[in-house]
This record gives sequence, C-alpha cells and structure tokens, in this order.
Amino acid sequence: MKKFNKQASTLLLAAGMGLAATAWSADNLQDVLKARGLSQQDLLAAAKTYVPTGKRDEFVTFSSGGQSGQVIVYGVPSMRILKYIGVFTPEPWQGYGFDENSKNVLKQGRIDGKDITWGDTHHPAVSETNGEYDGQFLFINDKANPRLAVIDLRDFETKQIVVNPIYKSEHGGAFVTTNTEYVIEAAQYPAPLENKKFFPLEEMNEKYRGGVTYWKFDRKEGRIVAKDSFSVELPPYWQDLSDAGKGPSDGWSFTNSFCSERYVGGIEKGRPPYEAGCSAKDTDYLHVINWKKAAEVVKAGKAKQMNGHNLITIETAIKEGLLYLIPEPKSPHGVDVTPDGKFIVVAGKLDTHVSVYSFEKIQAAIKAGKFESKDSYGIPVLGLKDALHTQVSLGLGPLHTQYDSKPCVAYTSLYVDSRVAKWNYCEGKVLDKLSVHYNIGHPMTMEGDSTKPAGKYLVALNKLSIDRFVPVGPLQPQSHQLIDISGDKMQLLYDMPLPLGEPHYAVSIAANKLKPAVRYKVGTDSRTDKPHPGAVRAGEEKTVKKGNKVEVFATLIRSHITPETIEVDVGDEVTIHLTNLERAQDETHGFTVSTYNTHASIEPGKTVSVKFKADKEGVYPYYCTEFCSALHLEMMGYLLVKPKGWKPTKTTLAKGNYTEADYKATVKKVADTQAIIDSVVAYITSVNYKDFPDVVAMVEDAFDQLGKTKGLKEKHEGFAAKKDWENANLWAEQIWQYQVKTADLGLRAKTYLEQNGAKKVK
Ligand code: K7E
Ligand code: CUA
Repeated sequence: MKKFNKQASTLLLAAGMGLAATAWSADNLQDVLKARGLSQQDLLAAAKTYVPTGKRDEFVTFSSGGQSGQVIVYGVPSMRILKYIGVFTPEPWQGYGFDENSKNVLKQGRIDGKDITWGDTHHPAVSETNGEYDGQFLFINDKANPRLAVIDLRDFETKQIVVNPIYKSEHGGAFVTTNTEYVIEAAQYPAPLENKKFFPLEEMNEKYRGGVTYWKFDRKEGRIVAKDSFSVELPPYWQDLSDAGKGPSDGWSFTNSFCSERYVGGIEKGRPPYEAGCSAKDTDYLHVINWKKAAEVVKAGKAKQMNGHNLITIETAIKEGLLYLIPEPKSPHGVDVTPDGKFIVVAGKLDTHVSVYSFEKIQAAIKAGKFESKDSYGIPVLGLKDALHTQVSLGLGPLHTQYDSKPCVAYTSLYVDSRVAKWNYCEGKVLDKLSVHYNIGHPMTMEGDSTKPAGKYLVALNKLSIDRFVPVGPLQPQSHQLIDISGDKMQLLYDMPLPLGEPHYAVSIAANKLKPAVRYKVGTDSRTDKPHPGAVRAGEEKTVKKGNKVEVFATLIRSHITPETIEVDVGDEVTIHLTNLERAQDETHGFTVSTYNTHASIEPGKTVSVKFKADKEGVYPYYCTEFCSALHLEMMGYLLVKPKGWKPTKTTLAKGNYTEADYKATVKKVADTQAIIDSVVAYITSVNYKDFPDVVAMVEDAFDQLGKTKGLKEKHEGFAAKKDWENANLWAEQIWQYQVKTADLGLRAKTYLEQNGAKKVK
C-alpha cells in the first residue's frame, strides 16, 4: 500500500510539475503521454481509476444484467468485471441450468407450468441492517415475467426465485425495507389480478388492477416466505418505481406511477397511441403506503386470498387508513427517499423539475385529515402543496436520484439532456452539471440509497453508447461511466463498455463488507445450503443400478474423477453426483459428458448432480472442464453406453511395455522431485510464513497432496518384487503426480513470500 501511494504520488507530481524532475519516471511518462496522445487530465483520471496489479477495488458493484436476466459484478474504481451471476437465465460456466441442483432453482421461476429461460432484470438491492448495506443478500427483479430472485452473497449464487402470483409484469422491485423485513415489488402494466382471467380492455377501469407486493424475507433461512408475504391492491395506474422509508419514514413505502389517465391505446384502430394518451394529464399519483400497518391488517386476517396470496383490497386499504395518493408532476420515473428519511424525491420525465416531498408534511396532512380530493376508487388524495418541501428545475427529462455522503447533496439523471445534475435538496439549488454519453437512465453512487452513502464515485448507467467505443455492429455495447464526485465539480473518469444487457440500475457496496466463503462444507448442495444426499467421501465412490436407473456417487480431486469408467445400458436414466474433495482455494473442477448437454461447476466442497437419459449407445468421454492442474487433461473417464444384450468378447486391457529400466527411471524422478520439495519446504519454514494466511492455506494444501502418497511406496515396491513392471512403474508414477501438485503449491507459496516481503525467522 505504501509503495502504491508513493508511486501514484510520484506520477501525479510528475504530471503536475510539467514532467520535470524525478529520475525514474519523467522521461518514460512523457514518452507515454506523447505516444498515446494523452493529456494531463487523462493521466489524472487514469491515476484515479487505476488499481495496480495485485491490488483490489474499494467498492463492488452489482449491476442489473438487463435482458441477459443476470447480474454483473464489477469493481470500482477499476471497473474490472469480476463475475456474471446466473439468475433468471441459464449460465453455463457456473453450470446454472445445466446441473440438477441449479435447475431446481430455475424451476421455481416457472409460470403456468412453463419454463421461462430469460428475464429482464432491472433493480438490484443489497440487504440492509438499520438502513445500511450489510452485504449478506442481493435481490433483483424480472420486469417481463413478474419474478424476484434471492442471491446469497456468501457464495454469489442464486438461491430462490419467486413468481408474483397476481401481476403480469412488474417494475418497482427490488427495494428493501430498513432491516430487510420485506422486499418491495410494484406492478407495471395493469392487468386482471386473477390468473388466466380475460377481460376486454374496455373494462380497464373496473377489472384491471395494479399493486405493490411486500415479500417477507427470512434472513436466517435466507429465503422469501411466500405465505407471509402480501400485496396492496392499487388502481390501474401504471405503478413504476418504489422506495422504502427510513429513519422517520421507516414503516412506509412510496411508489410513483404514470398513465394515471388509464388510457387504452389502439393505434391500429385509429386511436392515438399509448405514448400520447398516457402523458396527457399534468399530474400522476405518488402512492404512499403504511406497510407496517398493512402487515398488521394481514395478520388480523383482513386480507383476501387472490391466487393463494394475501391481498389487501383498495377498499380495505382505505378503511384501514394505510393508502394515500399525492399528485406528482408529469409521468414520473423514479422515487428516492433521502438518506435521512425526511424527504422523497420524485422526478417527472416530461417535467424539468424534481419534486421534493416532506414526510413530515405528508404525516401532518394525513393526521389532520386534510385531503384535496378522492380518486375514482375512493383513495384520499393529499394536496401537492401540502406535501411539497420544494421543487427544483434541473433540466430535461429528470429520472432517478442518488445521494452523496455530504449532507443534502443529490445527483439526478437527466435523460433528455444526457447529463447528471448535482443539487442540494434541502435548499433546492443546482450545484453542478456534467455531460454523459449518452441518455443516462439511473445514476448510482456508492451505497447511495442507504442511510449512509459513501460518496466518492458515481456511475452513470447510460442507455446509448453511440460513438464511444470501437464499433461492433448495429448492436452497441452498453455504457457505464465512472465519475469522481469527491470535489465540488464532477469529473468524468472512465468509460466502461458492458456487453451484456441494459444496465437499468446497480448498487455498490464497500468491498470490505462482503465476506464470501472460499469453500463449502464437504458435501453441500449450494442451492439449498443443505447436505447433498448424493455426497460421498474419498473411498466411498460407487455406482448403483436399480432397474433402468443408474446412480453414480463420484468424487473429484486433482487430477482424477472417481470412478473413471461408468457402464450403463442404452435407455438407462443416469444420475451422477459429483463431490469436489478439494479444500484448496479456487480449486474448482468442472464436469461434462460428451453430447449429453450437461455441465457442472464444482467448487471446493460442493456436491452437484447431473442427470440425463443415456438414450444412444456409444462411447462418451466425460472430463473436468476447468484447467485445474498440470494433469487436468487427464482428468477424465468414459461413459460406456452398451447396446441391449451386449456381452464382452475380450476381457483384458492392453498393457504398456514397461521394463525394469522404466521403473528405475521413475523411482529416480520421484527422488529428484522430493529433493526440490524439500528445498522449497526448507525456504518456507525459514521465513515467517505463518504470518501469511494465504500461504498457510497453500502449505496445508501442499501437505495434503503429499499425504496422498501414503502407502504407494509399499505398493510399487511390492509389484517390483513380483517383477510386475507395469504396476510398479505406474504406482511410482502416481507418487510423482502428487509430488508435482505439492511442488506447484510450494513454489506458488515461495513466490508469494518473496514478493510480499517475508522475513527470515532464524
Ligand atoms: Cu431502466 Cu429503473 Cu427499470 Cu429507469 S428503469 S432508466
Ligand atoms: Cu479438474 Cu481439470
């Protein structure tokens, strides 16, 4: 770290001083600037985003993967992509949707008995404790097929998908309440709530509805509990985004809407289109809901059952005093509660203003029963003036707002202007504007919708990249732009192309709040977090055949899969349970069987099953798909699918022509390698390696590998005594295989120690 600061400051110093002094860098730096046509400003931006090799980012961003149905994970400020998490869509690398355990998760997302293998992810949310991101869980919604997913940040895997039982689309999810009691999901396009029920569009007002769903989250189980979840029925206004109250407004939630005109288009019938009819009025409605009260109403048995789900009808919501409306200027898109929970910011995409509502004023009006009117469904409507704190004109097409660590400072995206506006919501004044490229949707600051935003950076999630990147065909990459917000003026630092779906929204969390595991307890089904019934330990591997069902209990460890032959009869249903016995960090094995469309990623300790019907006879290699070790390519086996009634005619395998000389050569190789291992061990133990946890883990793993040679010396010597040179040679060779893995780890540990300043202990 010290080194980094020194280098960075030298770099900046050199730039600032017109590249005068410092011996080591000045000429080089100047040459680079010249050769690459860079300015000082470029250099400054580079220094602010560059994360040197071996160093890590300060923040981790979870970005919606848009139409990919996934989540994209990247670091800030480097903007280096770290992972794609398969959520609503199969993701082959992680075996997601290709092994049985993850298929079970995707199956939860079936609708009306049908697989839906794509999703339109919009808004990720990190779980919160007291309104601060706690880094335990991530939630994300699917707009197209109203669903919500739970990702556990202990392993970054999708654990659960719930289907909204009453909507046909949704948009205002996922937003969590202050202690993640509920995950909020609001509808988008109104439709009949009852499943598979047809009503003509002429009955929009009477039969079509919207709503807001509150999914109950059980943090201990890490799962949503459907039976304890509920929805509040809403008029067929197009509910849009939501946010949960915090601090003084905790217990309440806010959902904006548009098309409160309840317009029905029909361009083909000569009617003006939706875009005209849905934006005709000057105001729409902000829905203000007391969710704590709603939860009590459900508990008291006052909810109706709709498709097996708790629904508080509009009528009940009015009677219980838990639902109010406030006018909001013109076709709003975005509602964001301030970190202190005192204000609610709404931006109208066809208005130049953002409207800042005061929670205190809203409460006072409700308490005083001061309503300006009722809507057509009898819901009390508060006067805009009675609820408003201030309105600020920011520019064209304001959408979403995020917050700074500095009090009262907010950032709002201006879609039409292609700018970010920095402004003060307490005093209602504009502070700065910055152009982005192009047509920004959401802005996103570090921990920007928690009660304690971290400031520092803002990412502009832009809808168009147009001319920013090397062209790659008509479909252009998406664009995330990193902006420095630490000073008074915003500074654009970096453009990141993102080639995987539209970035609607993202959340960033301090990296040190994430505590992901490096391995599973051996035999864990990672999708249920429970012991996998197909798990076995080393030496217990077996193949069991019952009728036409074959079950294989297999293990994987560098560099072999046990068993190495699986024999089945054509037509058998084959299930292979795979347990990764590794304890070493990052020693993942993959698994596939040729042409049977199956794949698994088996991280250390995990057990995964793959299943297929062996419906064609033949010989099908299976192998490890991760280059896990020097002998990775040998980590394979054969699936033999035998024809009906097949009988062997030949019963011995071909032999190698090994001689006594071969055996002796192998024994010598083993002795030489042992000498290398001994010298590495001597080095490692001569320094303070125990002060380096990563090295301690490597050393443990190395000895673990070496431990597997136990008994093999006696074995090869036994065969040698019987002059069985083939077996003698091959068992000696197997010792060497373990030695190679031991040496590999030992050398990695040695390099690490040398590069990280290990000190002699004696
Ligand atoms: Cu794209 Cu939040 Cu769905 Cu606005 S949303 S841009
Ligand atoms: Cu295991 Cu490659």
